[in-house]
Amino acid sequence: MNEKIVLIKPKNVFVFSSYPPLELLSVGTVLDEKGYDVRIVNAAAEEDYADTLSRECRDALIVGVTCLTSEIESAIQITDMIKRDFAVPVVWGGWHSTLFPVQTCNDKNVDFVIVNEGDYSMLRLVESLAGDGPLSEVPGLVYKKGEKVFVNPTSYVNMEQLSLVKYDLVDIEAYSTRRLNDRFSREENVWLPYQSSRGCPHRCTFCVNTVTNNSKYRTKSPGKVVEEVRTLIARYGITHLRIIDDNFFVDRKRVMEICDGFVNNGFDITWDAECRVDYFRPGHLDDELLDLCTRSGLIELTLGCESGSQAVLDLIKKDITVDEIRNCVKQCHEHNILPRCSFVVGIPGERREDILLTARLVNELRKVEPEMAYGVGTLRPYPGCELVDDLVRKGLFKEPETLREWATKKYVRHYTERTHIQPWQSDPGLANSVSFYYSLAGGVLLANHQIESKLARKVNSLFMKSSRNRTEHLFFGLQFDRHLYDFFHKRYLKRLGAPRRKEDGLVAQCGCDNSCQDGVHKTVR
Ligand code: B12
Ligand code: SF4
Repeated sequence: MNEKIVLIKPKNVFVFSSYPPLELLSVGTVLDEKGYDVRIVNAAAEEDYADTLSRECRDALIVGVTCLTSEIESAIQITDMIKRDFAVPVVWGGWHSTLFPVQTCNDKNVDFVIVNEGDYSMLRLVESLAGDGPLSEVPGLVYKKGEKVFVNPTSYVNMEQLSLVKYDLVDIEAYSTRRLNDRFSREENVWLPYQSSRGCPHRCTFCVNTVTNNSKYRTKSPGKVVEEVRTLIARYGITHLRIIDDNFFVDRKRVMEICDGFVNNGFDITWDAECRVDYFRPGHLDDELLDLCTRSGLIELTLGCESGSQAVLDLIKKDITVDEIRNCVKQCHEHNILPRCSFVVGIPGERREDILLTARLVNELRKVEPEMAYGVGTLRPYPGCELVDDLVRKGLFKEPETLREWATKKYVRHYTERTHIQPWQSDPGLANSVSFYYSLAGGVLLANHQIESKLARKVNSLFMKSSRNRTEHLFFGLQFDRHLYDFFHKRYLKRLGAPRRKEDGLVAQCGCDNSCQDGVHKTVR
């Protein structure tokens, strides 16, 4: 058949992406299996992506664009370019268009939107356009007929039926050998992101999962996970597995069986995942399971701690306690698991004292685990979530009315600037300083192991040390070092384009793509 389908990952505002585009690889795998010629263009990793796009889109059957809210400017530019030069249908998918399907589809250059999971829906759309079945039967499809926009109901993919992602639909080695800002990448490692489950049953008011039909937890069986990981080791030579699940540890029995499988099959890998701090309790992530996890290779956990203030934790319905955060970091320390703790300040309703409680908690935790990685971000308002809808109701945040308004400077800044002053912050100056100095001290902005040049490593260490001192004493006056650091940091970020340019003195870019302050996920952004 060999009909060509082009899938595009837009550029990130700051730097090039260090992750392979897993969302496009997932959609592409199903199409590839059906015999389509799938081309993935990652504008976030290719400097000359415009030429590649022109070449690939010329004779494409359909073009798919993925889009996070932070990628919107580039996604629109790319879509406009394609529509200007070629008469090809364009479909948008991914988190942003899932949050705003009708608004996105109303754009003059977007023909279709696929809401939620696109693995099979994209295939069904392509088949429908070829005359096989009506558009109204494509799950999650949003389409226009004249002035009207129609939204089809979505359905969940059966994860057990999904094939292992074909990572080599892109030049996977260019990604898998890059170093991220993580413990595992302090040594030479070959890593891949891997998804074993989707969705999360919790109710945090800042999390997009609570609004995108993603609260239902869906999994691959332990047997399937173990077999897929065996293939990743054999086919791609991975030494580290990055589990990117929304919530890997929901089901204790499932985690046990997966870890047992890794141990019994003698897999020689390390792995990391995200975890809730309240799972560290008897009968869930207890000593028995933690032992098994570490025997099977667990070395690092990303933890959404969010705040040192119980009042704020309650406000955002995180359903955890400050003591649970303390217990979790202690347990990680005892089991030799590196905690990557993610905090946030600048939450509506948070008081100055709450910000200071967060700062003090970080100071306390890093005494328990001196190697702990941590970042403090300021809240980024992702509309659709309860917390942000409340800001909208109070007139403190205005949602854009069109897709294109999202790409205006005002909104782009909301989602890309490290420390953004917002009208709902009780003490913007303190929130801003805490966010900056803690993220620098916590090593999530730029870690030494990412820097090749000895001199630059020394300079980075000095900045980290001085931030550590500042944060220890909660002293945020005379911020001259901040300007110097910004200059130093930018100098590196500018050079992060091409993969592994050793002559630039940096082995790879940070895992958080630098557009986040916390550098870790499932935190308030
Ligand atoms: C790994 C990850 C990262 C990686 C790389 C992400 C990437 N590929 O760009 C890193 C660490 C770099 C990262 C960074 C950021 N991330 Co992130 N990340 C994730 C995470 C944990 C997994 C993404 C993934 O690979 N999923 C697996 C794939 C298979 O699922 P999927 O992406 O949902 O794709 C499916 C559907 O959405 C759909 N689909 C997607 N694209 C398309 C395209 C077409 C054409 C079609 C038809 C369908 C379709 O089909 C796919 C298969 O079913 C998600 C949370 C999550 N569990 O998804 C957050 C998540 C995507 N990140 C998020 C955010 C906010 C960020 C940052 C902005 C953080 C920050 N504050 O700086 C940055 C921005 C990065 C950027 N590129 O601009 C949010 C996005 C919210 C939003 N409204 O956009 C998420 C959802 C986390 C959350 N719950 O808040 N991230
Ligand atoms: S923040 Fe984490 S625990 Fe809360 S709903 Fe989102 S994924 Fe689940």
